[in-house]
Amino acid sequence: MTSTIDPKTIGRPIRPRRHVRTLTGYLPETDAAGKEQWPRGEEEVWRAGIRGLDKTVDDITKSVVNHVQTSLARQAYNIDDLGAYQAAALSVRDNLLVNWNETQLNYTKKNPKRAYYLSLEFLMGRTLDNALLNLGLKDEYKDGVQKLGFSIEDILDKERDAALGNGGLGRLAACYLDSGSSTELPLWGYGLRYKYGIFQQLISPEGNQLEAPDPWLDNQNPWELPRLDVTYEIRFYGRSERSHDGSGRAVWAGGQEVVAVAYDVMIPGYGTKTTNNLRLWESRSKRGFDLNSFNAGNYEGAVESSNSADAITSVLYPNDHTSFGKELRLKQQYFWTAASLADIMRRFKNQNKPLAQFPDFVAIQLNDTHPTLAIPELMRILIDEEDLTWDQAWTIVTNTFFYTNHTVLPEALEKWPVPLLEHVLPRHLQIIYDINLFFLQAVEKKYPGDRERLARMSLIEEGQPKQVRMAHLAAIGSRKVNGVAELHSDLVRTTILKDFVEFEGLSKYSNVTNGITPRRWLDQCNPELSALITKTLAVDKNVWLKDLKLLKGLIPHAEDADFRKAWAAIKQRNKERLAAHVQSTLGLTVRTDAMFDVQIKRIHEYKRQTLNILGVIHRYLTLKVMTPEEKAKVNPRVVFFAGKAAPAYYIAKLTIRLIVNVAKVINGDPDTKDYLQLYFLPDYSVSLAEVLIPASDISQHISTAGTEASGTSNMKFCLNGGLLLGTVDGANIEIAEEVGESNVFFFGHLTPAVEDLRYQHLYHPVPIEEKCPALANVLNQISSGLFGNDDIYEPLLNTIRQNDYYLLSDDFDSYIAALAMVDEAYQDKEEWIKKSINTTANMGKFSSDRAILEYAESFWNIEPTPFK
Ligand code: 26V
Repeated sequence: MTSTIDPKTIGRPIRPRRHVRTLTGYLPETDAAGKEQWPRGEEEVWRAGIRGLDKTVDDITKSVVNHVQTSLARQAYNIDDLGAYQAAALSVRDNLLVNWNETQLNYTKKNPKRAYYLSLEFLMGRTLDNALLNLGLKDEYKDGVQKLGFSIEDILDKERDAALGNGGLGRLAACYLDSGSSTELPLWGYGLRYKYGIFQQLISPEGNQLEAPDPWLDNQNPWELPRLDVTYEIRFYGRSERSHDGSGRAVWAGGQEVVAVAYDVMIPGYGTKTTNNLRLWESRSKRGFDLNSFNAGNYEGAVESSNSADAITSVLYPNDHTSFGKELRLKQQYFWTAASLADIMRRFKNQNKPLAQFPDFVAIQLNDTHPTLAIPELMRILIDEEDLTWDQAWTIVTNTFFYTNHTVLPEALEKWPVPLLEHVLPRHLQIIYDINLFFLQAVEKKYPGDRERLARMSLIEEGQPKQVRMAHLAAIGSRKVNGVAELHSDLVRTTILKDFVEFEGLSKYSNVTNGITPRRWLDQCNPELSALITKTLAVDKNVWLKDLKLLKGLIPHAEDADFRKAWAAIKQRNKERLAAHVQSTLGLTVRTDAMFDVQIKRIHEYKRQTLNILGVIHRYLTLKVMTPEEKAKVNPRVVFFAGKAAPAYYIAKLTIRLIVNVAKVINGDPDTKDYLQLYFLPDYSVSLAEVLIPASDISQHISTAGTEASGTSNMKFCLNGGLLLGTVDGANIEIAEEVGESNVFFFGHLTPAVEDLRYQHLYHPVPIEEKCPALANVLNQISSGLFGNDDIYEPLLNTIRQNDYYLLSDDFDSYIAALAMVDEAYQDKEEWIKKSINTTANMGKFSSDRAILEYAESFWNIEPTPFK
């Protein structure tokens, strides 16, 4: 749309040029020798200008009241819990800002190499409690709000989760930010500020999942700082014309331009002042920023076009593990990588260093393939805008990026149709073709005439349409590639990127086992256990929470009966807390004198919630035929499920429906309800996980071997003294190595067997009645209408009866046997508690501090950059 307004039109709004000055006396000046000279020679004078932290209860009440009256414009007699939460949050934000400002100033002064974590998802959950913990002001705020007549628990409960992620990949990003700040690394996150996070899950009376939008920003978000001064223009569509001067440069013009606006989220470190930044981009129409371009007489058209610009950051895509090729998703990916790179480039250029030094100051971690367009985008900037040669640019690129793979499932490997890329990002497609050409020339040189290898390794997959393989692009454009647990990294090296390892050498392809932050996943979610650990280890909690291997000091205490009693009592109170939560949110009464058995994660066939529910049905059928004497020996069990299904994933939704309907029958059956209860808790979230995990005796991580890259909730349960029932997959293996196999319940076929079994299913199928009668019986009971009288579940049951890709029929018997072993072990309460203590004690390896330091040292080459 071209402007029809004459630039000289009178009254045309003009965006004022910003005239930036330094507050007199408030910043250092650089002298002729390039040294910083502080005004009046005193850095302290500058610091005196900075507001200090609110430290006393009095400071805190004053600041909260001040926010009630000013920021919220409310009266002291007119405050509810939500208002009190908002005022307290704004007050805490002021305190975070003190450290955040100092952190950024420290980086500006010292100019260390920085790392940037590019992730389309940051599943942060709630912030207030974590911010208080990290600031060391938990008690002060508790007392402060109490003085004002409020309870801190009620206030904390008013916060909505920031749910800008689907599951493990997004939560991992959040744990890594926490650890980056806690270990004082110069690490920033870059993501998108979705208006709607992951959908809210509702369950209909029939057991169907319904999705409702998550308008998490409706009651303003106190944790973000809008930075309307940090904006970049991002282009889509248009034409790319190559110059014919042999330079390889091109001009990309026309199409749509939208504006990226920065919102900053402060990330405080635990026990340190370092407060890093998470920068989230929001898309806006260029019109709001460039009022010249309003069309005279077409006000409505202009407003309409502004809607399509907003759409880019409007919603988080709720799929994981299925590639779907939607144009808007591609636009999200480019919008975000282009804005982030422009911002990183601007910061680098402020230093006036030659571009060849870019990788000495910048490391960029690609969280899965989602940000892979950053690779051609940096090539474009360096070649088209900075006039570098192809080789100079490629050297910079391949020393800047690092790629983490989070799945080997074929359907989850991202591919973009060539025609779509050509339409949306014509210049980038040219660059991708050039990268491919040079790359395949090098492959051909090493393996002359090996056409099949070239086809396998090409960035372009042949077909209708051709597709760009993003994992190949991410791999060849990066300095290092890693998987997220030992087994998974091995699979990356031997399956999806095998040819690349052969071509480039093994040393580029490595592993960093995932981790979790013990601040949120032990201290915050399980304060009683944390307090007991602190007392027992006799070290300050801020020592062991930052050096998690110190938990090993608990091992001898497993032999102490009083300690075991205290340990068990905490587990019991956590079960009661969960039961109270279920009572107050769902109105259901959960018995707390039973074993709590939990499986919480995205609903997916490969994660095999189906195996679990079939196991529950098997248990139910067994109970039904038991005599009262037999039943008297049974340990009661309460089984919890929670998790969302992708809205278009039919089989996953059917699984939810089956669980809900089995629950109705089991919980209502007087023969069995004293021995078995089953709950599907709707709308799984970080906050719900914080209540469920500390209450679990046993948790299930039962993916088909070789399919779950790592898993991170397995780590959370074990850190909280829950035992693990699982397959030999992902990080389960490393957990067992740490805590000892005798403390883990393993079952099922191993990864190397999977391929053969699948082959047998296809070419030598054995009827399920013959292969696994127990399973056949369960399936038949469902078919016969035990949980509803129609054939609604047939498509789900057929996935097992027909080709059973996830091997339920191969693992069912050993799964049932493992469940029986769990029952048996639970009979001996003292032994069980010992296992629980020893499990927690040996989980030190899985701190995300360890993981982030591995990235920092072996990949990014960045260092802790503390300040006083
Ligand atoms: C993939 C895709 C494919 C295209 C469509 C949209 C979409 C969205 C998300 C993903 C990511 C799937 C990969 C993932 O979430 N992997 C999980 O990463 C966790 C952290 O490393 C790990 O613990 C889990 O085992 C792994 O499944």
